[in-house]
Amino acid sequence: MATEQKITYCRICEPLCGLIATVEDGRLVNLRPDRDHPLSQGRACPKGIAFADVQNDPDRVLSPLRRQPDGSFTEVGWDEALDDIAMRLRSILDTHGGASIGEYLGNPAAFGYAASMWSGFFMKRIGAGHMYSAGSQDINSRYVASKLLYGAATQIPFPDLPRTDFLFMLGANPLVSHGSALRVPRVKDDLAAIVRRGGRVVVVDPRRTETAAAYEHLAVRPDSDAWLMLSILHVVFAEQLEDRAAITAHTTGIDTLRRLCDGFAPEDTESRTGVPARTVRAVARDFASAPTAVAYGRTGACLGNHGTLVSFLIDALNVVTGNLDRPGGALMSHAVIPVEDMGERTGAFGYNSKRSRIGNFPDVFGSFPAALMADEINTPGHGQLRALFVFAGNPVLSVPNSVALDDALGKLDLMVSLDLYINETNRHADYVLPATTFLERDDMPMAYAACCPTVFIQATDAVLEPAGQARPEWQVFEELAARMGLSMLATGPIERLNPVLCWLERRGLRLTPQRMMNLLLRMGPYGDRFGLRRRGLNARRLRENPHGIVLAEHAPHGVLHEVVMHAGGKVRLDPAEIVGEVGRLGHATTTSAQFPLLAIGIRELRSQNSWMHNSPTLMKGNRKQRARVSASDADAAGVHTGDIGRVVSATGAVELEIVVTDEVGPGTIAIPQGWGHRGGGGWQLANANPGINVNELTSSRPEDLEALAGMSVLNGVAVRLEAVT
Ligand SMILES: Nc1nc2c(c(=O)[nH]1)N[C@H]1C(S)=C(S)[C@@H](COP(=O)(O)OP(=O)(O)OC[C@H]3O[C@@H](n4cnc5c(=O)[nH]c(N)nc54)[C@H](O)[C@@H]3O)O[C@H]1N2
Ligand SMILES: Nc1nc2c(c(=O)[nH]1)N[C@H]1C(S)=C(S)[C@@H](COP(=O)(O)OP(=O)(O)OC[C@H]3O[C@@H](n4cnc5c(=O)[nH]c(N)nc54)[C@H](O)[C@@H]3O)O[C@H]1N2
Ligand code: SF4
Ligand SMILES: [Mo]
Repeated sequence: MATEQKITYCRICEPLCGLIATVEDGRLVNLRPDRDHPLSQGRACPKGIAFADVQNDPDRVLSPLRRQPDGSFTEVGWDEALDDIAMRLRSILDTHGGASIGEYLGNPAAFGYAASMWSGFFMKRIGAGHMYSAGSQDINSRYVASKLLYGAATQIPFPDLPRTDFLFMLGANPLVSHGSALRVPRVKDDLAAIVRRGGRVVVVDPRRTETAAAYEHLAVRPDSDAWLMLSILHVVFAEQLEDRAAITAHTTGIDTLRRLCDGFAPEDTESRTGVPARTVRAVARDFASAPTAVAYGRTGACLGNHGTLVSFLIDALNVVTGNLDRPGGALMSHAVIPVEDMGERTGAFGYNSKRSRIGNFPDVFGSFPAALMADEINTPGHGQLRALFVFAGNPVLSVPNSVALDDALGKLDLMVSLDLYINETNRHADYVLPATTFLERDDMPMAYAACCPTVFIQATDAVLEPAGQARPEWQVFEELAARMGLSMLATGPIERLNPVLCWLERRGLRLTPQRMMNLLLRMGPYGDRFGLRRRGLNARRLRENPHGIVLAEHAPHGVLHEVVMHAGGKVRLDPAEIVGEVGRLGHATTTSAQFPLLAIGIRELRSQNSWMHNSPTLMKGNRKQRARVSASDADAAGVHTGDIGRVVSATGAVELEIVVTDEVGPGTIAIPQGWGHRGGGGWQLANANPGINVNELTSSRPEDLEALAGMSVLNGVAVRLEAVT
């Protein structure tokens, strides 16, 4: 038997922890943390280790599947599947145009560079009118805030955890999520170290989460962060705690921001936020007077009615207190492989360059709110969505108003999915194509890897051959293009490279995603510039350092003038969009007599959104999905711990077990997301412990989406709780 230990890294969530794979005769035996990884240093979470269950899962899709009229799937060959898909796509394209074709990119797509790029090029080439992603349920509001502040949507400042004295964290639970838009594999140690060196960690959250319980908890009412942040800024300005020098040097529009905060004295907002005015004043003073401080928000800050505004105000607090772009404050994101930079310069990562057919929403990076998909399928007319690729996604569980989407998907002329499983979404697909797992492909980090306090790079080869007939997703798009007689390269950003590419092609060098990333790596800030810079990065150096390379102990600071794309390199504090949002705050009412509670989500340590519930290791111990509610709300509804309660919203109703707890305050109900399994003949263990889908409660009506980024409102959903008799 040939046993090998292969060095790689995890691509389930953002820390990208180092892993060692034990491989025996080509089969994965187990995964363990990599002690020699410079950042994760022997840490990995239960999901990373349990990924071995996914890798070897007997329920995995291992050959192309075609759906039969009775809803079951039968295996077909790749050529047969691709020929048919290409032919049907060509016919839809000829009859209805690219405006009727689309793609939904799920969360795992963000953890590999190849497929998201290649599918993007393909969609661009056919002029696809419907691009969607998990982003509108996750982070698009953050991108739009950055576009408004910095003129660069992909610029996401992140907290300099190793050096800060005061972390003010809104809507994030890194002890469970391991950090998001922030790459710190040892986040638990980093947070502990802040307190150990005399600093503070303040967690703003409606629930006393694992992170809140470990540090200072500021309980806030769901979806009231905009009021809270405006009040903090109000105090900073009223008590003249701002850093005038920083404001003059780095910003424009301060007078407008100051005026916006005028009407939000903490005494006027405490009834909305639930945070006592004196607490708000104390936090504002302490934040502004700390040697260094940083405000940071994640999904709890992004997924309410005012997600873009909240993200904007978080950065505004950093900049007006002199904490943006300095050690211990928020650092500007800094990529080793300048993918984002290329996207900004070529306009691929734009905002509001077009509008959605339904709801008239601005695009974010060319994509529209995924909440609109059902309406786009159902509404006739030019641009009606008829053909949809779902790549690494499960929108029937992850997108609001899932019942509507579940109904609509069956009406598509063509639906193709690339996935590891038959899930709740692709059970409607005409074809489910077997994708490779992250262990079956080479990778280099992109996306949020740029939000790392240490400048670091690691690349990995594939650790395993693709199981069964699985194929790297990018090749599927290339095969389809070839069958449709289209050149992938005659599109978008790479068009400009075309003469070079043609030259390469004439010499027998096909452009592959890997070659493209290597080009970018070598051209990037740490690259070898094709030999011009000695000891610069290239593919060989990465291969010689399989645990990764620390390029600088700290990400750079003092770079605002380089990275801000507004005139003069100055941060804009007065965008009209933000002024408009603050104006709308006055009209917001969320609860009513009919729906007196606000529902929020819970992310669980042993789940990854919807897709790891088939792992026996993670499902051990009789796991159950339970809603958390306060004693007073439980009493009012007549339910007790262990009862099944019914949660009703304007969109739908679900029934699940209730836990009465002081983890949440009166008025809040917290429900884990990612459940509600009934994935056809697919993931059997998941289907056997299905839980309910919380997105049956959330709304997809255009008027209920967040205005600036088209975000789904997944936190702060008005509901009531009833006893089930
Ligand atoms: N109510 C509510 N809804 C939410 C959220 C919430 O907080 N509350 N959170 C939102 C967030 S932050 C996110 S990111 C979304 C996630 O939403 P989605 O991305 O739509 O859903 P996932 O559950 O991540 O499903 C990922 C799918 O990709 C497949 N997969 C895994 N790895 C690979 C791979 O390497 N290749 C391919 N081709 N497929 C793969 C899995 O089998 C699974 O079917 O959910 C959102 N929905
Ligand atoms: N174990 C595990 N890890 C994960 C995932 C997973 O499913 N499981 N998912 C991954 C994904 S896709 C993402 S995007 C990241 C997300 O990373 P995080 O955003 O850190 O993850 P959450 O645990 O959802 O934290 C959001 C917090 O916001 C709180 N919250 C809800 N509403 C509000 C509100 O109105 N205001 C405030 N201030 N807080 C609010 C919630 O109670 C919750 O504690 O995690 C990733 N990591
Ligand atoms: S924290 Fe995320 S990246 Fe690290 S081992 Fe767990 S799942 Fe993988
Ligand atoms: Mo996410």
